[in-house]
Amino acid sequence: MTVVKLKRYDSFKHSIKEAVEKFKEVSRDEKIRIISHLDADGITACSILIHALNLENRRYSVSITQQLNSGFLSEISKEDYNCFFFTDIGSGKLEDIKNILHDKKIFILDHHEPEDADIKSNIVHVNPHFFNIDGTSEISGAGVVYLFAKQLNPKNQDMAHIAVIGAIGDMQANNGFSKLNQDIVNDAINQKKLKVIKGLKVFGAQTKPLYKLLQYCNDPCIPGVTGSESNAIQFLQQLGINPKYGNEWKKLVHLTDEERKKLASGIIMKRLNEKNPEDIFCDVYILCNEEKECALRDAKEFSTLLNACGRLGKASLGIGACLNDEKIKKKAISTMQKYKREIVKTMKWYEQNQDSEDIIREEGVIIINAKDNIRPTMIGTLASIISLSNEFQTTTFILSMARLLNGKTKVSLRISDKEANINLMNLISQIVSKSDGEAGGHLGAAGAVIPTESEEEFIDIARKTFDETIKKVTP
Ligand SMILES: [Mn+2]
Repeated sequence: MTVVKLKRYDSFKHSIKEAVEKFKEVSRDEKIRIISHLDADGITACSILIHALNLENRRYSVSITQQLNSGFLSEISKEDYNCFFFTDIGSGKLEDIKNILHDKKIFILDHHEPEDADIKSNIVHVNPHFFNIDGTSEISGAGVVYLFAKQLNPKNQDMAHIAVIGAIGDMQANNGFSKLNQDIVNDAINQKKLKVIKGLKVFGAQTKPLYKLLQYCNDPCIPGVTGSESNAIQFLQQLGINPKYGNEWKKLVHLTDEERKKLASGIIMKRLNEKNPEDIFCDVYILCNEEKECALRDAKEFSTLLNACGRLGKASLGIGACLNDEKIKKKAISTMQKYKREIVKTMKWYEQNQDSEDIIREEGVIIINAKDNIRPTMIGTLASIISLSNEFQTTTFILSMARLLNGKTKVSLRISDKEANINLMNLISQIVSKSDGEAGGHLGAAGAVIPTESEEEFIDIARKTFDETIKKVTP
């Protein structure tokens, strides 16, 4: 068993070695075009590549995109570049890349499920799936780029912590990491950039007031505390923990060891009726060189910040933060605060328009067509937030739409029941194939871009498709 395992990791690493050799053949005069995915993993992936190219004294330019479609590929094919890098994106669009960029030198460093395609020798494609390594849990796009960069020059190990942030952004940390990611964590620890501590499974230890963090804590849920501000404050007082710290609200990082223990046992006591009352701890990844109480110190908060930058069209700030530019880091933090306000605005629009014709609510489906009322970059977040609320009795699809500027409409699809075993990516592809547009995404979160003029047709077909799907899964 172990022998087989070792073999596939070795083969994967060998494919990286080969890719690096191929890259070394690219002339130094060649300016390189980088295209990366617009999420925390994509932003960290391209930052690691940029760092590596800087070390090599190579010239490059970067684009960050939500989706690869034929239009985008045609556009970049006309630019004056011969060498393209696709990071955390590309594996799902092999056929298009092959056809549209047929006369270019292509490097794809990705971990998404590869499209079945006969690729030609001008494409160097590194992907863990080819070696039976699970790209959804074992390594992220940033991880693949990191291994490439490390092979190119061991100095790039000083970016290991950035690859860890990418993996966390793609939710690959589940009570620790599996093999390949864990190796990268070890590199980051050896570089003195990262330390791993046991901590409460909550979000915002460095930055949020403690009572707020308890109030919004839903994994783990704290019965009688989660959801209520006053209960959260009272809970702390009952434990003998002053919720305030001078004039300010106390944060989790302010607690003494003694208080930390009190809080942990207090939470467990509240959870005695839950399945695993003590399941409240997890590994917390601390970026040791970042200031205490800063949004960049906890790797999870850092990855959230990168997602925020991406969604607000400020991916370059995220890249600057990954490359450790102090000025840009500050800008990125204020961008995230703006993002939080954007979420509040989006949710407010959703609450206030429940009865409007823009929101269709039926058994098993919510369809939101926000048109120009919310940012197209926010509709995925909107659908995700709705899908996570506990309001659903039966499996429900959440489809959200908003208009882009170019006569297109962006669509996001989520599902309320993650266990329902329905492949959203397949589902949306099915809908798009009957109307118009391009689909993309994953098993549990998918999206599409469709012509705005065919919104109605799309919604009609979507309703029918959801209906049929639900009938199939519920006997
Ligand atoms: Mn990714």
